[in-house]
Amino acid sequence: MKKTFSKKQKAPKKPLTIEQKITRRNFLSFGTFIVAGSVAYGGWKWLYNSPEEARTVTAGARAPLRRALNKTELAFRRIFSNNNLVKTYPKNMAAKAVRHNSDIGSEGKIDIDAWKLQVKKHTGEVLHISLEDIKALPKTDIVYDFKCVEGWDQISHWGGVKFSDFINHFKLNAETELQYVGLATPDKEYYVGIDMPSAMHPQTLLAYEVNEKPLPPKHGAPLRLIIPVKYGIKNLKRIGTMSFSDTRPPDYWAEQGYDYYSGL
Ligand SMILES: Nc1nc2c(c(=O)[nH]1)N[C@H]1C(S)=C(S)[C@@H](COP(=O)(O)O)O[C@H]1N2
Ligand SMILES: [Mo]
Repeated sequence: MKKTFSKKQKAPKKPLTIEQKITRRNFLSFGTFIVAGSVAYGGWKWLYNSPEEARTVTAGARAPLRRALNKTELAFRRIFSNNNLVKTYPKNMAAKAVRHNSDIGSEGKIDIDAWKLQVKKHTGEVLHISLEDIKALPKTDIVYDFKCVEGWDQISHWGGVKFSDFINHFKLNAETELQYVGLATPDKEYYVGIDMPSAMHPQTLLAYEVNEKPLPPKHGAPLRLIIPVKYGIKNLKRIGTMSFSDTRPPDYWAEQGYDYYSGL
């Protein structure tokens, strides 16, 4: 059947000429540019004028940015549970010359025989634990890719006691009901806060060895944290004190604006 057009219906439009097409495209792209540009500018102005969060354990970021970051943290904490292990490597892949980074709070001499780890219990009681006491616990080794936020990483080999073994041995289970662990150097110059699930992760160590030898001072003698689920900044060297809390403990780099969670 032949198609016919009733008088009321319009005949198909004449195709646009090249010039008309160009004008139309110019109009559309310029329009899009103006609209997208205004949205971006408006968004930026909104962020710029939004209140700065109160400086507490984190540096003063724009409140909406911090809210977004905290939401992302929650999502990550749900996805990366304790069941996920960080990739490990055979011993022979570990670096022989282990990289050394900053030494805030872990510079200068340390008398290892006099050193004691101070653990502040939630009852107010303080435990004083020697390196010998810690070495008496079962030893765990890990070879993994250590990552620093400054952009380097290195497969390295650490040995020590699992954080969770330490907790069980010293009967600190009630403390692990709290949300955070705080660690600081003996002089309190460097300090970190760790969320409890990451501290209790099966690969987190209180390490006293690197490449099967006692930690040298530059790597945090006599005891350091090795927490493979976090960036290097959280791996505190030369631990002096350990405490537990439901509020975020002070954290050296978070105060400078780095991510508090610093997870991998
Ligand atoms: N006490 C103390 N611990 C610290 C630091 C520090 O400056 N002082 N720097 C951290 C950072 S940023 C990194 S990358 C690692 C580096 O550890 P390493 O020197 O054994 O390689 O230690 C972390 N622990
Ligand atoms: Mo680092």
